Amino acid sequence: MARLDSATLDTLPAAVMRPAYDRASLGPGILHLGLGAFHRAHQAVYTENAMNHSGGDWGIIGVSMRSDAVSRRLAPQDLLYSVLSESAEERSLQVVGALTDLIVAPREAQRLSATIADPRIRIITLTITEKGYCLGDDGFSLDRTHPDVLADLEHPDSPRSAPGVLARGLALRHSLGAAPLTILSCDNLSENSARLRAVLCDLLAVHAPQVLPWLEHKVTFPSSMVDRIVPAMSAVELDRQAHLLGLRDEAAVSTEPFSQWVIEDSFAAGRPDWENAGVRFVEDIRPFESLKLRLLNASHSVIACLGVLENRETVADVMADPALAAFIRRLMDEELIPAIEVPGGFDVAEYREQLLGRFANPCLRHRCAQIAMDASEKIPQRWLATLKQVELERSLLCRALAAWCYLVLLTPQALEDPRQARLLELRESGDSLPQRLDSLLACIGLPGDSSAESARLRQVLLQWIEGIASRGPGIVARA
Ligand code: CS2
Repeated sequence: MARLDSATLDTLPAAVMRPAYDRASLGPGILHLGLGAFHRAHQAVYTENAMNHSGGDWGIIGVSMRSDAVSRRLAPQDLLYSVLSESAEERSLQVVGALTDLIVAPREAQRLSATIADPRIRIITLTITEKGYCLGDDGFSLDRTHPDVLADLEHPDSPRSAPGVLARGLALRHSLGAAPLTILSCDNLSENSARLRAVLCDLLAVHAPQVLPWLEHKVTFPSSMVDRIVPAMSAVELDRQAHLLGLRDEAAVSTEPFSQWVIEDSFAAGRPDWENAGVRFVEDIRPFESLKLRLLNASHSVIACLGVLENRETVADVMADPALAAFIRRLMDEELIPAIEVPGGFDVAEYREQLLGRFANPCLRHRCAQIAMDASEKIPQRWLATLKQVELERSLLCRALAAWCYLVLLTPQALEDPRQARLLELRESGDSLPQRLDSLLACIGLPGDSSAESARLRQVLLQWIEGIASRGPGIVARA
């Protein structure tokens, strides 16, 4: 089968949307760090649709932060790829042409800095996942114990962390004319760009303090809330998408029809016509973020834990089990929703129904193990604020936390995590279960203190962990 590229674009079935602007003359406007499936199915699609509607030089230079795997797939396709949006009710296919160049960070450090400094780049977006921000315990400063940060503090000219890469490029941009810039985080963190700004200031204060006044006045950091479920692709899905396209597409992504992007409207040097592509601009992002993180992502992480615990492969498999689906609905109704400040006029019941439907989408093969990944970074953002407001003894969220602790401490499951070495150490340690639980809770920002609350949480968690160990995983959602 022929491969998707500029020459074969015309052979696609008529129903497949494709670039409506002149790709050959498209100039770059956005640099994106983190070229994973989520970016390709979300921000790149919004930019593509904005250019389809209104034109503009907003080509995206995509940066792979670690490996060249994605660029090896895209390069032979003239950087074209397809996005399949699908549910039981609808399906659409679109070829995206917004990528204009690729950079592989570890081997093209100079070119990456030069591109950050290029005044044609007016926006830098990021999807580097929670752990990429190298945040310290307070969530708004640099983790100075992080190995990549330590390396960057010592060798700022060969940065390893994303903040280090940005700091180096920003120092160069400042020295070459200090063109205004917008830096826009698209990761699942509350006040995501504000956090990024804080770590950048910490790094720049060490090596390039002269940059800080420019950063203060000419660089904006609008925070944003992103939402679209984009599972990792498997070989089977690539084959299926090739069949639908009539062409091989090794960089294909598949996702759901739903998509949302809410951004604080503070751009230093213009932006694509994203309104016309469905982006909502707001003054204050916080209500949207907490709704999404503490309802969608919180229940997603619970589903992932239940799925791993009960051996269900995908989110849809979990939702197809009536007892597990009922548990998720109760969790939303009794604990997650009451703990959120819902924006005025927002129909939260409708949102909940929509979410339950999205999770049940049988077309998405979203593996529980994928969502369970990096839990020590995700749990603090998704669960902890709610956990402070529930009645622990009756709480379903507390059971889910116990399930995660059980998986980490008492099973041979290796859950991928930036703190994996520490988690494995806790599993292997000869300390008592209460001691190991204490250390594990400290890893997710719940260090023990002398309060009655802290003691109660530990007691309830221990009861559930011991219950799962003696009576089996079923007790979490079926008791
Ligand atoms: C998921 C998210 O993997 C995860 O942690 O919860 O990627 C989720 O699919 C998106 O945030 C949906 O917008």
